[in-house]
Amino acid sequence: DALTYHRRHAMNSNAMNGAAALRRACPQLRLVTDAAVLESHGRDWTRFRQPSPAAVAFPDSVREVQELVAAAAAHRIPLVPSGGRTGLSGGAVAAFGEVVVSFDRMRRIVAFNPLDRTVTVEAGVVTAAVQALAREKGLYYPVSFAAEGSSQVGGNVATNAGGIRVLRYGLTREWVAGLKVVTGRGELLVCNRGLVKNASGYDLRHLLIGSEGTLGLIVEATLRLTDPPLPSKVMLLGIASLDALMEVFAAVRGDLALTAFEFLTDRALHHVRQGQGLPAPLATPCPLYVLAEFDCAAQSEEDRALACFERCAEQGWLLDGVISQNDRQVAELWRYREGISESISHFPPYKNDLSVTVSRVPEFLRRMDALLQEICPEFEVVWYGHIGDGNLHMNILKPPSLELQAFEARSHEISSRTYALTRELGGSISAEHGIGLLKRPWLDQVRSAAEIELMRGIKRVFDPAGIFNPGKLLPEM
Ligand code: 2HG
Ligand code: ZN
Repeated sequence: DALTYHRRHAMNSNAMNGAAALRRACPQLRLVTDAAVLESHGRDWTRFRQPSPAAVAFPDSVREVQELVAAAAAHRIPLVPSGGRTGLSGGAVAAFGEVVVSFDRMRRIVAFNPLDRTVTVEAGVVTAAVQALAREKGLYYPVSFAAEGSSQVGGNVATNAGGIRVLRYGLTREWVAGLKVVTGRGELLVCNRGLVKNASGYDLRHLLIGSEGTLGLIVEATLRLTDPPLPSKVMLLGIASLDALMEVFAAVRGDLALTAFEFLTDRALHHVRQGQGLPAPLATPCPLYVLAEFDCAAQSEEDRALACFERCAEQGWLLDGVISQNDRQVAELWRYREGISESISHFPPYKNDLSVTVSRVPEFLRRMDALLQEICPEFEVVWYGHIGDGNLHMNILKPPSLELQAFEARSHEISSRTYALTRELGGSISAEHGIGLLKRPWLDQVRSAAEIELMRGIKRVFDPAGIFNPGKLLPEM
């Protein structure tokens, strides 16, 4: 509408002057305006908005971030914090002339403490580098997901990244022992200092985790590490029906020490096989598949898994299955799950990242299926996800003949109905990808007016000039 347009326009020209002001205020700061960098760093993995940042800043130190934020606050320059840009909700998209703050040059490992079992890293360190460092030290960083080779620690913290082993290890939140954050006044906030126990009032660290870049810029994180995992095996199971899926989950969880329990539909399998050139994993085609990973250090544990498998097959829940025989097969089987997102990215899909309590998954999926049949029977819908956490990724594929804009308009209509159902079942419209730009109009579906008002109040305290990721997460007033 006109008001939004004017506001954006005002912000735009402000940002243009702002980039020049930033250059004057922070002469040492690397500030890039090359078209290719604006394009690459102005977006994440979403494809529904064109990037158009005014500039991309590459600070090299905490001090530079502080100076940059202080100047941005003084000149009201909107900033979009940017990590590995693998986000799926548009949280790192700069579509309105903002200045992107990239942490690509802040990749130092600051400290490793074997006794505390913590590693302190700058925000731009890539997730896989933390995992590798932990392994080198005989320890383990358990947050793991397909984008771990590009995603950065700052972004993981800002979105409270989840992934495939949340079932065993929890979300990023569980692993953050300390944070350094630059607030909207350019002050450096040091949260929790790596402590295990700290009962000294509000734990601001937890407000920053999952704040999607709207409260402050995360510049450093102290992450907890843990014991290396036991040897594991992976089973890929062909499941007869939705009800059988939950029966199998209950049986497997009772008998085995699960680290992951993921599901995919036959459509998801079709796409990942095509995209990755993979053979059929099982002889029998099945409507649903499960990938279950479990601790398996001894033959007795494998025997228990096979016995559980037999029992589920006798009940008619399982139609077929395979179990990994070595680490190479573990990696191969994981490709059927981890490769799905990439294999459908070119459509592009309209993503929904939903959650309900595990016990409500069958009802939710059944009702969603009926809803989609009613409102968009012509669209292909691909379901997969972390079903052991009640987290379902619903990807609606754009038909090649439909324009992106028309597809987005349809997707909005689908989202509204989907979120109403999610709300009815007490679920969430974002389980792990965040609200960002794309889900922002629907936040009020799952958070009350009182909650949103409190969030706005918190935002004002942290970011009085309103410069951090404007237009994300919180709905327009
Ligand atoms: C996954 O679990 C990621 O693979 C991406 O969260 C999900 O692409 C998606 O919808
Ligand atoms: Zn996921």
